[in-house]
Amino acid sequence: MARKFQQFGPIYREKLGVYESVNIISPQDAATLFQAEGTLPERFSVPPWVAYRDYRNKPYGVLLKKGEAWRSDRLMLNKEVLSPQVVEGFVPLLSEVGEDFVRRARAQVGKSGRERWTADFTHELFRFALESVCHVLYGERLGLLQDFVDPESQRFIDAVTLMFHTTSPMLYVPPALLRHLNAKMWQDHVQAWDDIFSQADKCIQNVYRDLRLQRKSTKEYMGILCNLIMQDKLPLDDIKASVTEMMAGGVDTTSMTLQWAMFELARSPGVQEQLRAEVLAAKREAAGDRVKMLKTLRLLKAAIKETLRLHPVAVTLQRYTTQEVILQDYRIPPKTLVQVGLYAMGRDPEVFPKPEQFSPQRWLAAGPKHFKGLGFGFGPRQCLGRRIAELEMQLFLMQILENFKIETMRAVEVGTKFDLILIPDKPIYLTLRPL
Ligand code: HEM
Ligand code: 2DC
Repeated sequence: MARKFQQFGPIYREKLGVYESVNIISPQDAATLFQAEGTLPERFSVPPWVAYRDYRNKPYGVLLKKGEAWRSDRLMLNKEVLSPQVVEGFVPLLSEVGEDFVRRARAQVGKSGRERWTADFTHELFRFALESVCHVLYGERLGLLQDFVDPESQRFIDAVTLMFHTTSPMLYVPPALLRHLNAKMWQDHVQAWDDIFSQADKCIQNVYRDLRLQRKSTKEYMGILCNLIMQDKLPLDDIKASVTEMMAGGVDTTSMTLQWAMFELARSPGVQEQLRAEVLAAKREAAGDRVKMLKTLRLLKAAIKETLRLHPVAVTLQRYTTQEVILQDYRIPPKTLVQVGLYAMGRDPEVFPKPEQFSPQRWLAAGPKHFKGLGFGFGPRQCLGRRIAELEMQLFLMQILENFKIETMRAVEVGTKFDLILIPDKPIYLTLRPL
């Protein structure tokens, strides 16, 4: 897309398979698009995901619902997942998981006998991410940061990766056709979703049973699922569908972003030291109170934005226009699929001077940031897991920076690959060295 924007300018039309879209790159055009989106925004709905649910007769969650059905579910979910009051309650749950990661990392350092831990952290971070999202969803620990990992949970992680991986080749071929041919790709995709749904269902049933048997203590925070069930405002099937989506959506997204963040910090030791100084000062100031600390960590938050600028999870954001929209000198008719080239925008020198430089500071400097930080999307249809993801990543990086120096072999250049979400095109080796 970056190449096509260079060739054709900031607005171009393309047809991939049966889908036509208008692609845009400038923050101004993104602003115009999102400001016209109305109360029921719709994005491109990934055909194999829809096809699976129709094939197995599974209900849609917020990810795939449309119109008023989407809106009513989404508004209920927002209260338990996104609202500032509840989000603060996630801090102890997510810190606990972060502490376990640090403990595990120290144990690995000990085992190595070399005062450091060097590895490709992909799988460690997948487990960290699933443990984190499940702790807030279910109020329970899975134990994924211990030496013995439940094979069922590992199967869930592998299923999510396989689900993404088998989606991208099917994006532009009608899934009905693949289903008809019973292609291997479709079979693997079905198997992956089957594993995702059955594992999520087990977790949900556990919580439901504990709730019925009054085994849940009402003193502590009981988790998003429990609160949704007790509110009793959404049918259980709808709750289940969206909780399943959140459990699956919480694995590869935050873990890959954290991996990129650590990679960038390892390559910019100066920035890493600045962040560490900020974290340690905040820790002294707040006497270790994580909620207080989070309120002051401006550079750390900017570092996460900067990571998502260079390494967004979603290659584009998409919306169907509902009314005519004028972008520069183009008239876009209603019902047009418009894609904001998020990856291309993040690397456009007209939008971000010296785009190749990892510089969290750019988010704190004066100047317009209007519609530039779009890693989680925008508006009422933005990422439902945004606050969970942000907190989880802030707390993780905070705890890592307090305990370890992050290092990497400088020479290795790592590119980006499209695997439905964007991921590194080769393994990233990182070293954690106790301070
Ligand atoms: C939607 C990014 C983590 C669940 C989205 C969208 C983006 C995104 C770009 C589309 C938004 C739009 O169209 O405006 C990310 C990034 C993450 C992340 C960058 C982490 C670094 C998570 C997590 C969860 C999650 C942890 C689950 C707790 C969802 C769901 C939707 C969504 C359910 C669909 C919402 C709807 O259609 O109403 N995410 N996400 N995401 N995300 Fe995330
Ligand atoms: C993929 O052309 C490329 O957050 C397509 O947590 C356009 C497109 C549409 C929707 C995007 C998708 C892309 C990438 C993955 C996203 C998805 C919306 C939500 C999803 C960005 C850019 C994701 C990863 C969710 C996934 C939840 C799921 C596992 C239940």
